[in-house]
Amino acid sequence: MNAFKTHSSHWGAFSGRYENGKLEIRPHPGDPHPSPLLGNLPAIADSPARVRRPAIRRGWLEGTPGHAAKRGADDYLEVSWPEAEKLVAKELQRVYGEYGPRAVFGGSYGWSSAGRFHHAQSQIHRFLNVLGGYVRSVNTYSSGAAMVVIPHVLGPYDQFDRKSVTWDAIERSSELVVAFGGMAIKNADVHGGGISTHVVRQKLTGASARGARFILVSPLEDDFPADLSAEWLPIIPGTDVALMLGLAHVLVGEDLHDRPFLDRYTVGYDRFEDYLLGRTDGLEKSPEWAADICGIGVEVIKDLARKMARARTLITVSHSLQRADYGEQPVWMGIVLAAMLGQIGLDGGGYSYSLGALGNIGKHQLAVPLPTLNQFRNPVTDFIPVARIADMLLNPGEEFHYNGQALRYPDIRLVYWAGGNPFHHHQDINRLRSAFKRPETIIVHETAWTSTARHADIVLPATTTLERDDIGAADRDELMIAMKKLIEPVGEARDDYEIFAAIARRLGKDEEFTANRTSRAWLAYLFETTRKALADGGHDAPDFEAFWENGELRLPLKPEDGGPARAFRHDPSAFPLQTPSGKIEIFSQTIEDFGYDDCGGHPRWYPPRSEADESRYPLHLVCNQPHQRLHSQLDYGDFSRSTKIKDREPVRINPVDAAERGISDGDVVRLFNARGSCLAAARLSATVRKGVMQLATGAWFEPDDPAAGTAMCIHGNPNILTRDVGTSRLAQGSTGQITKIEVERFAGELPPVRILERMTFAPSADRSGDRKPL
Ligand SMILES: Nc1nc2c(c(=O)[nH]1)N[C@H]1C(S)=C(S)[C@@H](COP(=O)(O)OP(=O)(O)OC[C@H]3O[C@@H](n4cnc5c(=O)[nH]c(N)nc54)[C@H](O)[C@@H]3O)O[C@H]1N2
Ligand SMILES: Nc1nc2c(c(=O)[nH]1)N[C@H]1C(S)=C(S)[C@@H](COP(=O)(O)OP(=O)(O)OC[C@H]3O[C@@H](n4cnc5c(=O)[nH]c(N)nc54)[C@H](O)[C@@H]3O)O[C@H]1N2
Ligand SMILES: [Mo]
Repeated sequence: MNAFKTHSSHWGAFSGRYENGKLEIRPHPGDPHPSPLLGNLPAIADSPARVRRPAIRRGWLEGTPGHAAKRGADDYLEVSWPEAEKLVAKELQRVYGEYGPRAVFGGSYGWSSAGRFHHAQSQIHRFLNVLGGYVRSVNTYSSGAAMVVIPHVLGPYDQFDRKSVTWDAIERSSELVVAFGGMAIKNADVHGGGISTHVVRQKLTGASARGARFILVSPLEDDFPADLSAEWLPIIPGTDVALMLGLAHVLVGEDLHDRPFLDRYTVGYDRFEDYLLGRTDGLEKSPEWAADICGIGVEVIKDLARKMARARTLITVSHSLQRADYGEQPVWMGIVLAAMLGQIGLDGGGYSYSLGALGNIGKHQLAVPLPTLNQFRNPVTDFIPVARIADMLLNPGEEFHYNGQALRYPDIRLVYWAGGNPFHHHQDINRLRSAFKRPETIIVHETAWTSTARHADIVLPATTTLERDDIGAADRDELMIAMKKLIEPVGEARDDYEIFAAIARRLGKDEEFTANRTSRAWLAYLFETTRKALADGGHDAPDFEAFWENGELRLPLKPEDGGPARAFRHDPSAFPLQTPSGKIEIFSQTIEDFGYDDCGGHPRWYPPRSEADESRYPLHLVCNQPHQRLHSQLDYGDFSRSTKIKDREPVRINPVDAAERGISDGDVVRLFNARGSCLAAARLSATVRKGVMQLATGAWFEPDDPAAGTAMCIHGNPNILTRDVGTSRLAQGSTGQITKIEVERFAGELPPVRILERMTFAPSADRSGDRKPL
């Protein structure tokens, strides 16, 4: 009998045992609410979707003229590892030699897997820096707008607001929590790097039992745990700023705003108030004005504003609100509303961005640093805001604007991706398909034949964490976990580290890349950062072998002190914010001076572009995070598959909208707009506001006709429908959360979904050996 061994994932710590060809998973015994996503893991061991051998796209290998146009619709040939290594090394040498590092895109965005050493992003960036650098990407799909606007208004992202409000404070002191975008419990299943205890449900229940009330502002009723009976305000997607302005208007009109707080801790309130009351544009942002836009009643708005002013109130704004047109505005306006209530820095009151979106936000911070792989320095200064990938590939040399800078897109010849899935995460997949036909070469390391792998020229099989040893640890999580290898590598899969080391060896750079350490030596070496800090702090500090033997290590936490917000409230001159004024910037002269017409010096209402552009498509589609997997990861897993209907991703529709279109529960439907279409299976549900549909992200994109210019996804990936435009010229964040569509019953013959099945390969016998020159 094999013993259970400790391991970890982005969705929880667990232990596993592989026996008689089956992988058994047990959640960590200390986790009060283990995630159902653990149910996706066993399929890793034997899924036909795994990449088993290195594979090369035929057109690229044969150097056929115009071959790049066949990406996504070409054959693959399997090759040996030495052959694949040689091809990659030669191609890197050619591109770096002819064009330099500015022609290599290594942004490689994506969550890959938990584990501090075998972290694909760290590995690829270290590798490309050893070769001379690469064009990088900045910010995230999660938080593209907030990461740029918050530093102007509150100070460094991840400092002020995210370090100030804890679940303990909410449980202890909050009386009213107004959650814009909700706190969907499905989202707190996950935290990047790992999460050993899922506490959000407990904490919310505790606060509720003490008498705290919750307001859920969202088009979906299940964005808050049902048993906590939050009051649901079913808002029209993309209109939260109007609602917030309406609330602010009531506060001013009824003299419920905190003038002394605004005077002492903020700058620019008067400029904002001029806008709010219509002194600058002749339009009062009254509750009547707001109600027309956001679909929430006038009396409801007035009543809520009064309640907010009377209670210890916490305002939370989810990531999702800012992953939309003008996404900077709700983040900023939420801060302004909280400042008007004057409760920032009070226990359980004020403002928190993205609380509940990830399971460790709101927990206490760790008192010791975590092991981190040195990625070296990247000498290339060119970068893109992460969601501008298709723009960059389609428009080399063209100008774009970002956070006060006018920049140019670099001319990319080679794209190298490890640990991410752009054909999952990026908007307007038909446009992305065209963009992916531009580079000369695309190299991807993948664990499975995702649609990104199917658009690459060279696909190298990577192990999953289950096939290697690593250290699991994450921000604000108390447990460091020995992630012990549970299964042998599937097929010929290799760790990303081994892949890069072998290529580096062929390029004479292996010493630099590996520092002559084996993987195991690296783990012990990286562990030392934390061990030393533990010892210095007088904590129990076992050596690596003792930690490994024990399977886990409990790390010390910092005491809760209300964070930077409390300190600022106590003494704003001793603990100023890291903004130009040292205060909360209700008006930002910096942003005003950028002169953008899509993001001015204070928050304001900009009607969503999609409303104007897409009036032909009457329904809002919410494209949110899936409850049954992490993004596209393990879409082939049992739990994810158990939620599919007729092999399609479920899409929720309000029964009234369904009836108007003759759609019944379980019908396969076609969702469409000007950009494309996809099939999905209808689920009728009154938990979705009328006029809104909901299709989670993450079903692997499968085109009906891979060679067609505009493809339909037969599986249910919403990014075939979303728009590929930045939030504004300030942040250029992703706007993938909402789009406009129409839907109809699908009457045609149902094409089978094949993307989760085994890949077929062209016979490789006819090949002549080396690649022909391009
Ligand atoms: N429409 C719309 N689109 C969205 C969003 C939305 O709300 N709406 N949300 C956005 C957000 S917030 C995010 S964060 C992104 C997520 O986008 P991604 O992070 O790109 O999505 P994942 O599915 O996590 O992709 C990770 C990939 O890494 C692979 N992988 C896992 N472990 C390893 C490893 O060890 N080595 C290698 N080489 N590969 C590995 C997995 O197989 C998987 O294909 O999606 C964004 N896209
Ligand atoms: N199970 C699971 N959990 C995850 C992830 C996952 O893939 N699976 N991904 C993780 C990642 S990378 C991230 S960044 C976070 C993302 O965190 P979020 O971006 O906050 O998560 P979403 O589920 O995309 O959106 C949350 C809810 O916002 C609501 N919403 C959408 N548009 C609007 C709007 O205009 N107004 C209002 N008021 N509400 C709106 C939707 O109903 C949606 O369910 O989640 C993390 N957690
Ligand atoms: Mo994210």
